[in-house]
Amino acid sequence: MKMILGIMKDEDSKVVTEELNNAGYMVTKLSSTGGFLKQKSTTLLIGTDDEKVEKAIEIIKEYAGIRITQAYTSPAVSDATLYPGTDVVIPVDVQTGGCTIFVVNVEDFKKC
Ligand code: 2BA
Repeated sequence: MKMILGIMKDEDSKVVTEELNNAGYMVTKLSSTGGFLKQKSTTLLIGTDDEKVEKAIEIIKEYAGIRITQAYTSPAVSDATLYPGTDVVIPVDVQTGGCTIFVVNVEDFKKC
C-alpha cells in the first residue's frame, strides 16, 4: 500500500477531490501553507493499493497540474488612448495550477 501526498492550489483541490472520490479513492484534505512563500495550499492524503497509484497521479496532474488558460484583459491605459471609444480586450495566456506529489510506502494500515 502507498500514501500519496498531493500539495496543490486551494482552488484546484475541490475538483481533484471529487474526481478522486468518483474514481473510488478515499481522500483526506488538509489545509497547508508553503514554508517558503507562505501561500495557502491544500494537501491531499490518498491511501491506496500500489496498482492504483498511477491512476490517482494522473487525476491529480489533470486537474491540479500546471496548465495554460486564456484570460482577457484591457490594454494598458496608454494603449487604450490610441483607440478612443473602443472596448479593446486582449487575450493573454496565463499559467495556472501546479502541484507537488510524494508517494510513500505504508508499512501498516488499520481502521479502529
Ligand atoms: P514548488 O517546488 O512547486 O513547491 C510548491 C509547494 O510544495 C511548496 O511551497 C511546499 O509547500 C511544497 N513542497 C515542494 N517541495 C517540497 C518538499 N521537498 N518537501 C516538502 N514540501 C514541498 P513553498 O515552500 O512555499 O515553495 C514555493 C516555491 O518556492 C517552490 O515551488 C519553489 O519554486 C520555491 N522554493 C521553495 N523553497 C525554496 C528554497 N529553499 N530556495 C529557493 N526556492 C524555493
